[in-house]
Formats: sequence, structure tokens, C-alpha cells
Amino acid sequence: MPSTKVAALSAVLALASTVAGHGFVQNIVIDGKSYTGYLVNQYPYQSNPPAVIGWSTTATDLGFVDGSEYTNPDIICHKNAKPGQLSAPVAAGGKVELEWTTWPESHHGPVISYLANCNGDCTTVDKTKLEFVKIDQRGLIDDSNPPGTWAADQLIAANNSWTVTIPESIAPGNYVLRHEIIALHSANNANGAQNYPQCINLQITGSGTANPSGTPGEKLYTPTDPGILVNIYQSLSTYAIPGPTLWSGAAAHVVATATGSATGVASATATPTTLVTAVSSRTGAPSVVTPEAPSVTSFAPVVTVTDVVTVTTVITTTIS
Ligand SMILES: [Cu+2]
Repeated sequence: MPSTKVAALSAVLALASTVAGHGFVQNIVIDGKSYTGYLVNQYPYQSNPPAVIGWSTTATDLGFVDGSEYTNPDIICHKNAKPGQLSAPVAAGGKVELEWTTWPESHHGPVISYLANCNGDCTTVDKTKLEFVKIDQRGLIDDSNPPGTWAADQLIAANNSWTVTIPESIAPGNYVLRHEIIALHSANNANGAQNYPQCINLQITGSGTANPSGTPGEKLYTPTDPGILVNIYQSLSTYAIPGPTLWSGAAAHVVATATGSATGVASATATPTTLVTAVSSRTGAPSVVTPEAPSVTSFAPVVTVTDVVTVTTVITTTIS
């Protein structure tokens, strides 16, 4: 095949794989039990997809929501999200491990998680009525060598997983867990930050009594928040994680490591700023999900400067 054709074909393939590289939450582990997420690379193409705890979305391009949509319901649980039809039980104080398919190294940024009480059945809840309480946040970890090490890099290092502790004192009930990566690689431009929210339903048990007030999804962020409109390629003295303040009842963040051992238990107590190193309870590497029906025509909105650089690299490699 002439090299120009190889290059053209490679460009298409590279774009498709780059888009697929954004990832989504494919599996959730609670108390050693696995729950399937909303498999956005499969379920939208199935006539009768299974009921899962993950909220459905139409983000089949694996794309994002940006600042132009912060007052649009799509920011709540991603594009055209509808409630998951199952809920996973979890005890207050327990841990929820969210396993992403993958995450691109260039997409540095914070990882944030919220809970919203459904005040009833989450499977029929009006998402615009949900009020989100921030229960976990990590932002810039180390900026000694900009763009630095971010929560998203820790997520990648932990086999693309993130562990959230359900606050001990939260009242039992049905909740939506809103878990999100915000990619900041283009955030020095207006509306350049990219939000990748993922929602699941939880049935929280326990004897807690706290019912903290929260923030509607459409009021979580503005396009000019200091942690949204920010240039990560220059040295930052501080980074203000976007969104409302962390709830005082939030548990200490647990950094999961990807050792694969099932023996470690985190002893997270103390204040939310305390860093506790824990051994992940994961028992095996996540299976790689290959998109069955990548839509090449839909990649355009998520191609970023970084993505184009990736494509160029692949083309060069293929020709040479
Ligand atoms: Cu991207």
C-alpha cells in the first residue's frame, strides 16, 4: 500500500483510538463485589441492554462536558444521562472502587466525587433536583515539574481506578454518587477544561444521621473558576479544586495502589487532609474494553491539541 494511504488510514485509526482513550467507569467494586457500570461503548447499540447501577449516557464519543454546558443538565451525569436501574448496597464508612477503562496521560487534572440524596427512589429521580455534597477531592499532587502530578495521574497509576470512602456519619438512604475527572490540558483557553462525570446509584446503610445540604449539578462550576480556567504548564503555587468545599464529614482520602494484593486495609480516620496509603483490594487487572462500534464520524468534538499531536506521532511512525 502506498505510504500516503497508510498514513490516511492510520490517522483515522489513531483518532478513533485516541477518543477511545478517554475512558469511562466500566466496573465498580464494593466489599469485594463487582457491579458493571454503564458500558457506553456497548449498551447504546443494544436493543435490550442490561440494568446496571451506572447512569446511561449518550456520550458514545467518550467525550466531555465543558464550561459552555455548566448550567445545562448534561453537566450533572454526562450527556442526556438517565438514572441507573439498579443500586449497589454499601455501608456508611465503606469503600467504593471506581474502575475506569483507561485514561490518557496528557489529561491531567483533579478527581472529585459527590453524593446526592435521592430522597426516594434513585431510578426515577429528577436529576435537576439532586443536590451534591462533595465527599472526596484530590487536585495537584506535585508541581515541581509542570504540568506536574495530578489526581488523574494517581488514578492511572492505580490501574485506572479511584477509591472513595462513604462518610461514616451520612444518613442511610438512596444516593447518587457523582464521580468526575476534570482534564485541564487545554484549560488555559476559555471553556477548555473538560469534565467527565460518571454517576452510579448507591443504597447506603448504617446508623448515621447527617443530611448535609448540597449544590445542584448545574451550579457546581463556572467557566472562570480558578481551578477551571488555569494554565497547568506554568508553575502553580496553589491549585484550587473546583466546586463547593469538601464536606466536613468527608473521610480521609485513600490512595489506592495497584499492587493487586487483597490483604491491605486502609485505616482512614482523622481529617480530610490526612493522606492514608492503602493497598488496593483489587484482585486482578481490569479487562480491556474494546469499543465494538466506534463512531468515527463523531470524533471531531473531542479532538484537542494534545490529541492531534498523538495522531501526528502515529502517522510519522507508520510511514518511517
Ligand atoms: Cu482528549
